[in-house]
Amino acid sequence: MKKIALITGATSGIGRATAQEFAKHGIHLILCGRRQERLEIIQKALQEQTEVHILNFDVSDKKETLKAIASLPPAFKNIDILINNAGNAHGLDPIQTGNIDDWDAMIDINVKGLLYVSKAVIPQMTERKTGQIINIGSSAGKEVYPKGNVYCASKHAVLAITEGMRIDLNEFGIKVGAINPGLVETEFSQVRYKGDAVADNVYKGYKALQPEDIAEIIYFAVTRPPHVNIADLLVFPTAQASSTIVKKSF
Ligand code: NDP
Ligand code: 8X3
Repeated sequence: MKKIALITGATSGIGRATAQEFAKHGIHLILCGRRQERLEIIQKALQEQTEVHILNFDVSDKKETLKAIASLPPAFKNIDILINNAGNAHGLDPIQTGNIDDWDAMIDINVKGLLYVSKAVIPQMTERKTGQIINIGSSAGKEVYPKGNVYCASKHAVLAITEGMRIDLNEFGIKVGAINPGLVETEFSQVRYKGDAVADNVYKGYKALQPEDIAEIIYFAVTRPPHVNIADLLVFPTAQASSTIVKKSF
């Protein structure tokens, strides 16, 4: 029987590329995001390769999240793979001038949203004593950089939650791990800089990771034999040595 994967943040970047990679291999998909039109376009494209169900909800809305996942039809209820990917940075400001709404968004989406989705998905995994959860952390979850303050905190929290999940779900045979990318060329910087032109320069002068690079690694992680769990993986583009050291050609 084909596995079923639920991917949050499937309308763009790493989540969309993961959906495309999984579809190539016939994994059945539950694709989540807030942009309905994009969800429909992706569903249409991928349903030639696999079964696709779409769910439109904001992960930071507890009620909406629990309701959406509870609404899954029987054929999609037994989720084998959860990819907690939805998230973004909002702003890049020193702590003393940071925007409180940005802080709320990052904590509510990157941390609480990941928890709400997990809360909705985990019970059927513990009941069936099987499953795999991959949380998309970040190099920012391992290293704090200037002006990264709250985004870095949110990704440090993702790593702590990943460890906690792995410990608590160990007795159920559920695999839990984090994949932590460095710079990936997605809509991430458009969101962080709120459409400001500065976002266009973030990936210039070097070859950043592409969303497909991370998607292939995620597929690798979900196709290991039952006794192998990729617990924590840090992935940089070759040009990047740390959060602040990137070799640019200009
Ligand atoms: P994108 O901006 O391209 O994608 C973000 C995705 O998250 C979108 O599909 C968006 O969907 C979804 N999303 C955002 N907010 C919400 C919300 N409130 N409710 C539901 N869905 C939401 O960025 P990336 O693909 O780069 O980011 C994916 C993950 O990777 C994030 O967790 C990010 O922190 C992490 N990451 C990114 C790196 C990078 O350099 N790009 C590096 C390291 C980690 P929609 O707007 O339709 O809701
Ligand atoms: C995204 C990468 O370096 O902007 O997590 O924090 S970075």
